[in-house]
Amino acid sequence: PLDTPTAHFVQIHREDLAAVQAELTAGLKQTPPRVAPKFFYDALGSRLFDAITELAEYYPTRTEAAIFREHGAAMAQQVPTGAVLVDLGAGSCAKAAGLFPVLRPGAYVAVDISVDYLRETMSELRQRHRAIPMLGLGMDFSAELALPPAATDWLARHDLSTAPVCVFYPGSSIGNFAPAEALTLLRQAHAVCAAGGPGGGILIGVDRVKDKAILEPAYDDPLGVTAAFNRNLLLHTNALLGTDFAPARWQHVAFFNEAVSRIEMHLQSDGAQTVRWPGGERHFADGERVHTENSYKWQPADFDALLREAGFGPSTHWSDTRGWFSVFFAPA
Ligand code: AVI
Repeated sequence: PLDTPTAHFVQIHREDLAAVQAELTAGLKQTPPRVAPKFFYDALGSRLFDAITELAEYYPTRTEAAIFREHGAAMAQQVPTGAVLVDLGAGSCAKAAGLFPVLRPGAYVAVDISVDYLRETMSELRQRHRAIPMLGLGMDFSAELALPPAATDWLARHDLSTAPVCVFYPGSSIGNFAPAEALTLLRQAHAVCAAGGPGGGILIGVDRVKDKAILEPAYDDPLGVTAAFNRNLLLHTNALLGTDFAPARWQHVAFFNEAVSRIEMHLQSDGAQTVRWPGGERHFADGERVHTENSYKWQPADFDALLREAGFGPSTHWSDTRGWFSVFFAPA
């Protein structure tokens, strides 16, 4: 932890640049090459993602918001008042904040890899909700999710060591993990809930399998916001690794791979080109693709089975009338 024990913001690992560079280099040298989707989220990338959620074609955010509006009271019956709400990938913190009036949490712990963005959004949120103790955790939970000692100390100082813990993971971000990795993350989320008092659980948003005529435009919008979001990963990589990617020479490609039930996003080389960085280079053939993201779409019964396998009890889920998206609550 970099901050003092009384601070409301803890950065768990100062970005270990050498490790990040090693990860990026390994991915770029792979065949096919890949860059992990966590590299979308620098300050600009987080804002571009917020812009995506405003697009008419990107239905998940507004569909999930409608489910929260319609069924928030029913959800609140499952999540005890005074729980510690642990928000994974909190970003703008807007979804959790919208639920404060119905869930009435005893504390709010926001976790995000985009440290500067989280720091900004939380300082605003604190002004608006002075009665709720809040802690920001700048960490990459996709590598490992566990509350660090600084967070458990903070909970103890607020007399919340035995409060139920509700992990909040909205937006179908779980879809960005392959099923086996999703299971690992959910097992870790279960351990976080189980460490709190009785009554905790997970409240998680999941995008569902549907017609690709709906799915594909959501990831390839006519304004090109998703294309900019995808290409920004190259600028972020340039900043981290010193690569000389020219974003204009990479085409955004997104499609639904029905066999494995996922949207795939790639960046496709426009012409043959060599990308160089200090200590390395990679040649890309014309049309060669860098795989940047998968976004898995789930059937509710399969997702319930995944939650059970991760250690949670039987889930309840709420959906929109079209059955496009579901919010699950599963007790720890
Ligand atoms: C954050 N995540 C759930 C988004 C998704 O839908 O998979 C990221 C995204 N990628 C392209 N558009 C949005």
